[in-house]
Amino acid sequence: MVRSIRVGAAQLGPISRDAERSEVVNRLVALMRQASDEGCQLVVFPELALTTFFPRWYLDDVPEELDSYYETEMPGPETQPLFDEAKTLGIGFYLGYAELTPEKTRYNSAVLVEADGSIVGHYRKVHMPGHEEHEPDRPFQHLERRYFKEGPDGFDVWEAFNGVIGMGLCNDRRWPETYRVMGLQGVELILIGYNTPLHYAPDPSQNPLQSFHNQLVMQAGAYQNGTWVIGVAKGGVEEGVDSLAESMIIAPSGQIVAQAETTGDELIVADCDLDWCKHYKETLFDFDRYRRPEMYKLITESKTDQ
Ligand code: CDT
Repeated sequence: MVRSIRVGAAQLGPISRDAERSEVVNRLVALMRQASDEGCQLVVFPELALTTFFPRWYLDDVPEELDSYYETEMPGPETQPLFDEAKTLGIGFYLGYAELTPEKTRYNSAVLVEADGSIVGHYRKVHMPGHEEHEPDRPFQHLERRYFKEGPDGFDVWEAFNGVIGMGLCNDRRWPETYRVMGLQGVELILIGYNTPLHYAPDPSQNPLQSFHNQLVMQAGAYQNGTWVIGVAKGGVEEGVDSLAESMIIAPSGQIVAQAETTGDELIVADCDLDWCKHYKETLFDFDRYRRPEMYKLITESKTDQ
């Protein structure tokens, strides 16, 4: 039996600061219906897909606005229509969102939802970029380290959609450990939503390289672990800040098989043959045969040796 899954990467264009949740959920539902019409079994949405990218603002003087960007339940009353639609259509999805737990801990999270509308996987972002304190000299803030706790659970994989599925969020995609930890668990399809401003204040010389770096890290991660990678952006100019679009679907060979052409709401689709992973997992990247973990101890023993 061929284990092929048709996946839709549902890129989003900007979400304004004053957008109602219902408005955004309607956009997600429209993309989900399109994915279903195109025969997808799984649709992948971006990181923080329900709101504007609020870490760009220092919001200490408006705590009620900050709280308004988090979900206290998943699904909750406003996101239930997305789960209902998925169940009706018989399509699964990945959704990035801001999570506020009953203990008042804040995480940058994603869920993986099966075609029957049940949550099969929950991921909390491990690599938290940006800064903790207000830096007024920047043209905009990147306060993820203020607004989210680093995820404590690491990188799990889940048996779903007839394969082995893993999740990451945005900055995770830049780190080889993200892919490798899932690769060691046999991952076949890694889903990663992202919000990547084109301007990087600590070193603007990287600005023109955003597209290159996006491809570089996801293509390398796919190839070196023999896995599909689905990278999905919230792109375009949102509240004056331009973010990378270029959502893409990458095969275990490292080749890009589909890529978004716009910076707005756009669905790209690919048939992901999960057995293609074996070509790499059983040859060049046969981990059992060729890996030398005793040579890599520094990686887990320390952050750096300097
Ligand atoms: N959302 C997210 O993780 N964005 C970061 C921006 C760079 S760090 C300020 C990223 O890695 O794309």
